[in-house]
Amino acid sequence: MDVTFRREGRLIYARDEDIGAIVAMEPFQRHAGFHRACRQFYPADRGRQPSDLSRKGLGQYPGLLTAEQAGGISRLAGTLLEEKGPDGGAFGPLPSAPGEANVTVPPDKRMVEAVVNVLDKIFRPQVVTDLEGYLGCYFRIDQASVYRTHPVEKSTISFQWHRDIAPMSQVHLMVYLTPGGDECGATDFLDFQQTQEAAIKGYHYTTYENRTDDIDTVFAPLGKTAEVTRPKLGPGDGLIFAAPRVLHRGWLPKEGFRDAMLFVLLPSMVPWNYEIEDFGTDYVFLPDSKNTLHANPFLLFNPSIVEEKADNIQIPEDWIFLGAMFPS
Ligand SMILES: O=C(O)CCC(=O)C(=O)O
Ligand SMILES: [Fe+2]
Repeated sequence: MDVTFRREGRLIYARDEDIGAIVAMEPFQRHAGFHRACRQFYPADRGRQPSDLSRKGLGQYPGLLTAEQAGGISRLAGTLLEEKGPDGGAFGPLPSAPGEANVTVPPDKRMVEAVVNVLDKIFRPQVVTDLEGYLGCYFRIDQASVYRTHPVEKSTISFQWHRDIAPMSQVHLMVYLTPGGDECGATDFLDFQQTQEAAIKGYHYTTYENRTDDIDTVFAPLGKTAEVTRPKLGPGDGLIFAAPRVLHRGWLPKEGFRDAMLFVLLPSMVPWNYEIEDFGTDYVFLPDSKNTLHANPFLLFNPSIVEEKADNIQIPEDWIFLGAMFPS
């Protein structure tokens, strides 16, 4: 793929003539091509320190926010959900989706402001260094959301073992706003190596129906048991993980609720703050969830969806199953 770029101010754009060819590409290939392009714009002299994120696919970042800051955002989440009424998701799942544990907090102006106010705290130098070291380029915030997780009887979707069907370069930064733990909600992880072993056994980008709660059923045929990491997290503590490349799952709270803030990150040609400083933050907060894989990352801001999401995602190549960052 041959894309030429132009600079406008301090931002970099793909030429309009090239957009058609980009859109015609297979989604995983399109994002890998974009990631490669971003690497060309990253200063070669930046050291690339290995981190837990680059070694294992998961980094832990205690104290990104103070407990007070995290608690403030959690209370605001409660207020905004309560304003939707008694069935608005503050106290339990939405009646329209009683089995769905997560309720997204509306990206009301007050929430946008609260999140924007702490961006500098979250994207502190160590976080930026580790993200750039992992990607080998700058990153952008593709979207941000705050969600509340309620106890439900049966875990589904992201509460069963999965890899996100997303560009291989997609990274999730999650900040817990309430205490985490066996009783109050957690997130579990395997590392790159175990994820690859599971993939070879056929457990990789499983459909919602085929996801399991019991990862041992995947490893038993290998004569192994999975070594699960469940980070101990308090309000304000953060996790950064390679969502499409490591198996993970949420662990439901048994009572009360868990609040978390989630940033979806993608490669970028310029530092994360440029687009936000030049054009504001509105584009980061989406009313609905977005399928990043089907978007065109060569467009700035929160790139829009360019194709219908197929019911059955096609994953035609081994590098994707195995969780490599780039086509082999
Ligand atoms: O809510 C959780 O703990 C899991 C989140 C998750 O699966 C993700 O962000 O990809
Ligand atoms: Fe996930």
